[in-house]
Order: sequence, then C-alpha cells, then structure tokens
Amino acid sequence: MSIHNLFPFLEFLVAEQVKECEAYIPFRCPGGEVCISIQYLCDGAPDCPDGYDENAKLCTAAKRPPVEETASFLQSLLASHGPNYLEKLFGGKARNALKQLGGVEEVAVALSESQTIDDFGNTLKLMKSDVEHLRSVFMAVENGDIGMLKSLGIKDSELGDVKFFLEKLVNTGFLD
Ligand SMILES: [Ca+2]
Repeated sequence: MSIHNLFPFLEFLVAEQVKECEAYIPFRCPGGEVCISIQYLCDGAPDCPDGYDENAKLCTAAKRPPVEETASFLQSLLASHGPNYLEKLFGGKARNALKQLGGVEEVAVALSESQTIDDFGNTLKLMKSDVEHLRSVFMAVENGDIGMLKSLGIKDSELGDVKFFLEKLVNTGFLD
C-alpha cells in the first residue's frame, strides 16, 4: 500500500507544492519538477528528464491542425452527409458517427498524434483493407485527382476544406 492510500491528504499537499512554470519557460515536463522553453520542444535534443519534450506523438501533433479543428471538420462532414458518411473514408467501423472507433474526438486525436497512416490504423484497430482504402484516397488527393473526392460524394463547396485538410496531413508525413 502506498503512502497516498494511507494519507490521502498528502496528495493534496504535494499538488500544492507544484509551482507555476515561469512565463519564459512555460512547458512543464511530466513529473512537474522541470519547466522548459517552448523552443526546446521537438528540437531533436531531450530537455525533460524523461525526454518527453521529444515524444513522437507530441511532436507529430505539434505539426498537425489542432484536435478541435479536426474534430469540427469531421463533425461538419457528418452533419452534411449523415452519421454513416465517414465509412467512406475509414471503413465499416466508422458507421454511426465513428462510434466503434471511440467517437469523433478519439479519431481527431488519432489523426493528430499518429505519425503515419499505419500508426493511425493500429491506434484505431482498423482493418488492413480499410487502411489501404484510406491510403488510396490520400494518394489521389496528393496527385491532384479531385475525381476521387467527388466519387466519395464530397460536395463542391466542401472540396477546398477537404483538400486542405488531407494535404496538411500528407505534408506532415502521414503517407511516409
Ligand atoms: Ca528538446
């Protein structure tokens, strides 16, 4: 049994002692002891005691659109095409507003943190064939084949946003 089980109030006392990071070193390393400057995040050299400032998920997410932005983008596709629409991108598990995949928020986080499309497939436990289909959509967009998006029912008014979003992922290594 840990000391925290015996003395639950200690948890509170410990929390009290964690001071705010100074403004010039605003990023707090896990554990709370060390604060570092933002410029040392994802610069290739570990600065936190456990190297968290170079964590692959953290550094991938830093290059991607914010999770909230991705979530609202997915949400807008669902609103415009119905709850089963994202099946056309992510396969059968995406039916019913991505329920089986954990919901819009989970998928948005996975898109933001997964370095590659294979990591994304593993995180969400997608079927191999679904990952390959998704890859083919990304490849088509990368090659400027807008017909692929139109065949998926993307409306003309949505093409710009969808293209922008997919390209942003591709430019940050999603197909590597
Ligand atoms: Ca660093």
